Amino acid sequence: MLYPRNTTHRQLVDLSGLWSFRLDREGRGRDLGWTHGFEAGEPIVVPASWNDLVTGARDYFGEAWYQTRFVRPWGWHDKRIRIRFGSVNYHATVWLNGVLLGEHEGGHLPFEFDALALREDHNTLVVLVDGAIGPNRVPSADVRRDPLDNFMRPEQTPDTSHDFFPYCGIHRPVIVYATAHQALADLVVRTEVEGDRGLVDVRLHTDGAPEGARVTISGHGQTVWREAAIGADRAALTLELPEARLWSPEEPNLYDLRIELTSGGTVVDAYHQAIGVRTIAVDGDRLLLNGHPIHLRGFGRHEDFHLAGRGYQPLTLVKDHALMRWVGANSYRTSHYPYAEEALELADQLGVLVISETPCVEMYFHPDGLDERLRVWEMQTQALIERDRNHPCVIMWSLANEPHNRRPEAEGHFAHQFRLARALDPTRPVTFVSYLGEDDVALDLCDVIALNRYRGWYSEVGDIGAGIERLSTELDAIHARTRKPIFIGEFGVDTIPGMHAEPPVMFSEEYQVDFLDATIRLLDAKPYVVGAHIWNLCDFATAQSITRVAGRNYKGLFTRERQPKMAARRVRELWHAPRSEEEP
Ligand code: BDP
Repeated sequence: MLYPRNTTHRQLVDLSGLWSFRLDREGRGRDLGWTHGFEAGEPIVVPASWNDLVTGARDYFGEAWYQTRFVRPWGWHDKRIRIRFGSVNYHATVWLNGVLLGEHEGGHLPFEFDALALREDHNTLVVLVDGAIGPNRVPSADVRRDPLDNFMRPEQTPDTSHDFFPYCGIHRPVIVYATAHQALADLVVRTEVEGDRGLVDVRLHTDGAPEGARVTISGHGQTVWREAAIGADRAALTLELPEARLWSPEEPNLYDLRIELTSGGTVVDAYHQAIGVRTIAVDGDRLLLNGHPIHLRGFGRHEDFHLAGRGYQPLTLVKDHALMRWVGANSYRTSHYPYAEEALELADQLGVLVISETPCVEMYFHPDGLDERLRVWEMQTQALIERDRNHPCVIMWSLANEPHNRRPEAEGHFAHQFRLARALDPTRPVTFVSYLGEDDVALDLCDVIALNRYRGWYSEVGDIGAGIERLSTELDAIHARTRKPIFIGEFGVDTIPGMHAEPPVMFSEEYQVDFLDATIRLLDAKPYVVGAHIWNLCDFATAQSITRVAGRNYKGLFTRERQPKMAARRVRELWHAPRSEEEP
């Protein structure tokens, strides 16, 4: 599904803004006819989570109704019109003027419907959002804590198995857009580099049987184009850039890819996409970008902010990138779900390397309800790759975070997901982030071994030295056996801003300084470690539990308000120091 853009042949209207909202604690909305529109709603913002906006709804994870009104823009009478949602958490049912358009399950990924029943004037769009959490949703909550699945978190409210607040609502923009009936439906761009030449392989999928495609790539003083006939709604062509300027964090060179579809000699659709020419590969225990080893420095993050909850916020997006740049990060993981498409567009422009992750957090393989969880997970993997595969910033897929991979059958389920990901995108390494390490039955399927490690926090509690020693031995052993690159997906400690202690104790700012300093130095010295991400860029909201002061995870290097903790300057020094392979 293409990201909606205004072009010479496409037009969009963003429905973000104030909508009308009603909680439906008794589930009576359908019987009361709210599918056609409802009265007496209270104002809500789209996009945003309802939990921190609506009085009394912080811990409400049930059904709620959203409504807005709009007119059909001038000139759209003979167009194909769709309504696209960037993300609704967790389940959405959508009606336009009382006509059911469709449903979608799972947050963090886009979906769209043809706007059947659209009128010229007075359109009422109604969305029923079901934010229910449960054992067979992905990610899950209220799980059965079978010892084999090794759920380790203490009791928490709400009882999610994962460690971030299960915000719900319409989380990303709702866009109404128009195209011709003959239009581009999908686009896959892959790049290769041969000497100085960049090869750009473009595959198109169309609707409505247009006849021809003209593809133009321009930028950096070059313009190349090719034409192809479209057969059976598809076309494939390769363009060559004789002296390609490659995309990298140091030089995020982008080209403009423009596609025009023709029919009967006229252009019927035009779409454009920024592309980057680059390669990414695993070679032995190294990770290579454009043939050169790269080392990932950065963060696990969350889409999380005051009041907005998990709602898309251009403000935090820009600020978080400014913080990452200031501290010297070159990468992040979209822990623990796909981030807004706007984030990836920005990362393309700024040269930030992204590991894109599915919403599959703490998957467990207890047979109860497993088929349902596997179905959703597979759908999410597919939708993620189809959404993000044209972004040069995305360098690796993460299929899951901390799955409970002790049961032997987990390996088969992971093998299936790896096959799916590699078939959809043979150009990027695939991994998942494990906490079980050597005990993980699916570890060997990964192209890059990704581990979360909290030695000196959850283990070797309060003893950084012992944690470092154990981490070192463990990593050497895993590397000796697998001979693959190792990436540390998370390491960090809860740190209450303003809490100080000498000698350092857990939760103090000094402890975070010492922990991050020692861990970064250790990992930097291991040649097979291809990167490490601090957990987390910022403090974030989570469930209430005895280990989460005021419902916050305090492992941020920055506070939730985006102010630095003491360790930020130390990390900045470490990350600005040249690594040995980077020295002239
Ligand atoms: C890891 C999880 C992450 C948590 C973190 C923590 O991947 O989601 O927030 O631990 O406990 O296990 O802080």
